Amino acid sequence: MTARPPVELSIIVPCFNEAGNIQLFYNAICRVLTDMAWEIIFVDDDSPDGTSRIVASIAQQDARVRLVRRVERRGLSSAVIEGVLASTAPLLVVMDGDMQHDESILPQMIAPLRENRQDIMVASRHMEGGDSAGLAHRGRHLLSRTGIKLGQIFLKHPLTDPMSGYFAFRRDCFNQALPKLTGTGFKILLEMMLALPRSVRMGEAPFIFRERHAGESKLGPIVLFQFLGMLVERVIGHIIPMRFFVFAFVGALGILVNLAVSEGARFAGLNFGASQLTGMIAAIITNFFLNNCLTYHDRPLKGWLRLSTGFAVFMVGCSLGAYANIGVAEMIYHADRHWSQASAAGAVIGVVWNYAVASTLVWR
Ligand SMILES: Nc1nc2c(ncn2[C@@H]2O[C@H](COP(=O)(O)OP(=O)(O)OP(=O)(O)O)[C@@H](O)[C@H]2O)c(=O)[nH]1
Ligand SMILES: [Mg+2]
Repeated sequence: MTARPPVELSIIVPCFNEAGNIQLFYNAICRVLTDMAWEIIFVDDDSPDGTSRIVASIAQQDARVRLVRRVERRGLSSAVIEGVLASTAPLLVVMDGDMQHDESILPQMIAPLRENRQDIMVASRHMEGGDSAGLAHRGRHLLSRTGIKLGQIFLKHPLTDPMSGYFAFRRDCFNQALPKLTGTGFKILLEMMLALPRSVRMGEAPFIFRERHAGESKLGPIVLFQFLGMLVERVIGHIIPMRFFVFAFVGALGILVNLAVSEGARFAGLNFGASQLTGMIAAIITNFFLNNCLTYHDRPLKGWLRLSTGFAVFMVGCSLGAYANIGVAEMIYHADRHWSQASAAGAVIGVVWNYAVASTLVWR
């Protein structure tokens, strides 16, 4: 039996709806990396456009191409982590699958790692020689600049482009950061840097961020929200999980929806009881869907059956939570405390209960 030479470099490519870019990406890597044993691991979240099918057909002809297909999952950072964990190569690169990352600088990124001069190399759009012209529109430039400023406040390392999605690293460096990675959000480089000690050896290489070849960007305002969440998690996540804060935030929005809808219903002529009920149902529905796309964005319920079962459990759970809320508040009120203290204690018990139900029974 002839063994293949061991893979020295794994290129991890998170993909969602990149069917029109996969072949081009593969051709580009074949052209540039001619002097080392490499593999590409595409991590696809079961894209509806058939990305996995295209990767699989190339993989059937070239064993250097591999596919990790995740079903019922979303998330760029977690896709990267799982791609890295699926490989054993000592050197790794993370690149987008939409052709925005210039593959011609790969040799320049890998050489310092190969020669053990650096632990991590970041491709930067914001240093001499780099450019971020390919960002889709002005809003994206603003999002990127805000993220960079915020990231730099938290970083111990002088990075010009901590929001870059194009970087190379040694596996031992990743292993060091791994226990602290949450896998949430879009910015895995920043998360890794925050988890690594100041002593990590880090270099940068400039590149020109091209325009996306085919398909659409997946970045939206939700990404900034997730990014802020990741930073907060880093600061206080070891005490209370970030997910809990998002859940409580969604709950607070629910109270506003409840008030607005019940007022509207009263105005429309419903009696007090009926308008309260309408407001409450509107709030539960809004909370359920906001939790599905924000709090549990990494494991959303999909399909009518799962959505309706999840909703039923959520509704029963929240009703019990409301019951616990009122019960605790009454108990404390009768123990001679001010009504505001009693009602705050009841609300805390209610939200903790609802969070426990949501995390264990609905979005498991
Ligand atoms: N597996 C996986 N990949 C994702 C997900 N979201 C985005 N990606 C991939 O991550 C890479 C970067 O996503 P883009 O939407 O291009 O984001 P961007 O390049 O930072 O922003 P644009 O300049 O707006 O394109 C692409 O290869 C996407 O296909 C996801 O939820 N799961
Ligand atoms: Mg892109």
